[in-house]
Amino acid sequence: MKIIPLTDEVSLRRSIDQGTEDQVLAVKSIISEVRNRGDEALQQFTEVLDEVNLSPSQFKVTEEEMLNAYANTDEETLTVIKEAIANIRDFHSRQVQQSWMTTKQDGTILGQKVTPLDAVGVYVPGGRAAYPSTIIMNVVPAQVAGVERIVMVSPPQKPDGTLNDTVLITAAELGITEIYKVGGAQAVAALAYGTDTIDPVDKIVGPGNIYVALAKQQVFGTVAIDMIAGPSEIVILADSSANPKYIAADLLSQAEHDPMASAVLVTTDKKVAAAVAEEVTKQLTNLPKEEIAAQSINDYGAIYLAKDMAEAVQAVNDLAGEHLEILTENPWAILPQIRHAGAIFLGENSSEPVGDYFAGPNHVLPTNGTARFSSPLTVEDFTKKSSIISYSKQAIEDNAHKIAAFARLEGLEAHARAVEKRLEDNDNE
Ligand code: HSO
Ligand code: ZN
Repeated sequence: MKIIPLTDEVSLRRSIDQGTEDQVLAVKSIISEVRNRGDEALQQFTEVLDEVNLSPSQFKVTEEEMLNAYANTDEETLTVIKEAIANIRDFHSRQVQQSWMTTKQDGTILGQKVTPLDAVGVYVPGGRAAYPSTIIMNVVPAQVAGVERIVMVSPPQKPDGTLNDTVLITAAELGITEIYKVGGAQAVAALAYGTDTIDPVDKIVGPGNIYVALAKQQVFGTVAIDMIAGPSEIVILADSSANPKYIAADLLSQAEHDPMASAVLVTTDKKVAAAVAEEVTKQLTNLPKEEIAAQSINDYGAIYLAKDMAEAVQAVNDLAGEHLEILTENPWAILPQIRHAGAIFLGENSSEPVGDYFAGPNHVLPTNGTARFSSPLTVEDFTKKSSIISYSKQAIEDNAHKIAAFARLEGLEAHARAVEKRLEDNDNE
């Protein structure tokens, strides 16, 4: 791993591929085909792109397929999934926001009413990226918010058109029964516009490949979408007290996600820097995903050497990483200085996978520096608010002239007269 002394010239940002013009156009045409021809287009794209032949009546996962998935799953796996769901549900239940009202002296009532979205679609990628943990992270906050209809879509596997067993049992454990074997941009289009077999939703969440990401971008406005997730990132902040073996292991835990994942150490200690570089090389050998992890470490990994903790913290904030581990003598003393990070892990027992799977907080986090202005996925992302306004007689009498004056300032006479009408009625009493 490269060891790079921090100077003003060191650039900590990187730019991520947003899709080519051809990909944007391909997605545009898939969406308009699905919009115009519905199920027929879905079937066609599934045949051409997923190489699976399914008629629209076969899109929906059946009870029999569910039972099969359970038959193929051992008790231990089920127990772990159940416990993870319980932890994640417990954490998210603390995020619930209440509607509120306030009454003023003159009898005016103002407030904010929180309502769950009616219907949400969760995209679950196919192949190796079909992570059960990600299904839990997307579904639980929607359920805690009170979303009534939660639909899952996922590309069917070749050749028989089934879905992965763990995907199915995770969905079942969460109580999701409306699951469709469609994927890619076509699935996103179906969720946004609806077809005969798939009713439209109000929001689409979940990760996917570049086509899925572009499709989500293109249907945004018709429906809401979550953030577009980039490759996973970890930033570790360490001083001389940190254990290089732990640091190397945690860097590799993110590097194995993707050749484009970024694993970065920022340290004030030369010895730690050298020891981590050595450990990473050592621990890389015989990792099943050695090739992916090695490429990520080579292309996007770095060890930045800071002259003191203040410079190190500055670099950490500039990186605005998806995950930040603070492995210092007293991590809680550093925490107040951290301004930008998706999830912050304190102390040497809080290895990042603890948060990926089990602790409770969401693992859908802002990537690519967007932690500067955005947050982890939360219950709030599955609700919306309506403002409540109820003016009393006294309030309208006291304020109608001011409101009318404001309206005339904008040249909107009907607005002015609407409030003044209330005064006329009062005169007649
Ligand atoms: N670290 C990934 C989430 C994940 N890890 C899923 C394992 N499975 C992005 O936060
Ligand atoms: Zn992970």
